[in-house]
Amino acid sequence: LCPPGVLPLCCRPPAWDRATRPPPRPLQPPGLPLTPCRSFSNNKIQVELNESSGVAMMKFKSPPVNSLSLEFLTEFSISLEKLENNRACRGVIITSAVPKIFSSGLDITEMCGKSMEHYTEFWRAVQELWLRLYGSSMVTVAAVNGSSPAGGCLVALSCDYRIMAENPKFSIGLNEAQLGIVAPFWFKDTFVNVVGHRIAERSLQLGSLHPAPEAHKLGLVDELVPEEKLMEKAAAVMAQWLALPDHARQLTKTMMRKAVLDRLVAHREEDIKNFITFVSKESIQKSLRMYMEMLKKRKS
Ligand code: CO8
Repeated sequence: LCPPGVLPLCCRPPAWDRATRPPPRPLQPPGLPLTPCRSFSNNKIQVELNESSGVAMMKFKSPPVNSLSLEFLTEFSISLEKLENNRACRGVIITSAVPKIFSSGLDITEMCGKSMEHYTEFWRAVQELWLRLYGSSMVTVAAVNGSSPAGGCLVALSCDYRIMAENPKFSIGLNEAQLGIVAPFWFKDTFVNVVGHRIAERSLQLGSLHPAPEAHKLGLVDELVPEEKLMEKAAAVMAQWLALPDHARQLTKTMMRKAVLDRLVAHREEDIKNFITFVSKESIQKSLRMYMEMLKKRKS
């Protein structure tokens, strides 16, 4: 059984097996009045769907750092499900409304000093979000307009295409090792599928956070653009991807991602148990507390 607020994966067809969508519609012709956007918002995320172009804009708006708390993860999954179930939506651009930060990754306070029940619920929500995003039949483009460590990087890696603001102060990577924790196998699989085994192996062991230009060189992000051009570029990339028939693209995506998705589905409960065992260790709790203190000290 899934906890309240978390979408039960077993009760619906997996997103990557969904029926094909209607054929692509042309983008809004110039000169015509813009079709009004359908928008829905929750505490953490704002979504606007342009039904004419079939493109949704999803903005994280959970200051100060868009950390992926249980509430955030649940709202993220629900927003994706709403879009996935809306036949007018064919693609989603994911970005942040918080200046300089895409997402600071999993909310560390959710992993510190909490009950087993809480860890179970939290980790199931992390898994659920990844299964939905990585398995989405929509075109997903990450417009990375700020720093994006760990879980924030996973969100970007799970999209079909990543465009990052050309700012060397913004970094991205799976830095779990720096916190004294280990990235789960499906974080690793997603990373390997983007950058290849060797780069992933070195970057994961060192817990590297790569400044934007280095991330581009490694293939962690597909393109760098000046910050002010980011959304324009994301829209252009989306239009390029949507120019193809949905069914061929979706089946190809399934072919490329299914094995990795199936691996977590098959080992979901075991993965939750591993997380709880790992995060409950006093040594891990100590590492996480020290890391949070370090963040606070760095600030003062
Ligand atoms: N979780 C909770 N709180 C956070 C997080 C976070 N991930 N990141 C930052 N905060 C808090 C800070 O403590 C600070 O709190 P306060 O205002 O109370 O002092 C506040 O957010 C603002 O942070 P900063 O002052 O540091 O903001 P900056 O704009 O200077 O920097 C950064 C933003 C770059 C995002 C910086 O905060 C940072 O580096 N954060 C840590 C990011 C990180 O390492 N995340 C990893 C999380 S772990 C994860 O995602 C995967 C775990 C996999 C689990 C493995 C199994 C055990």
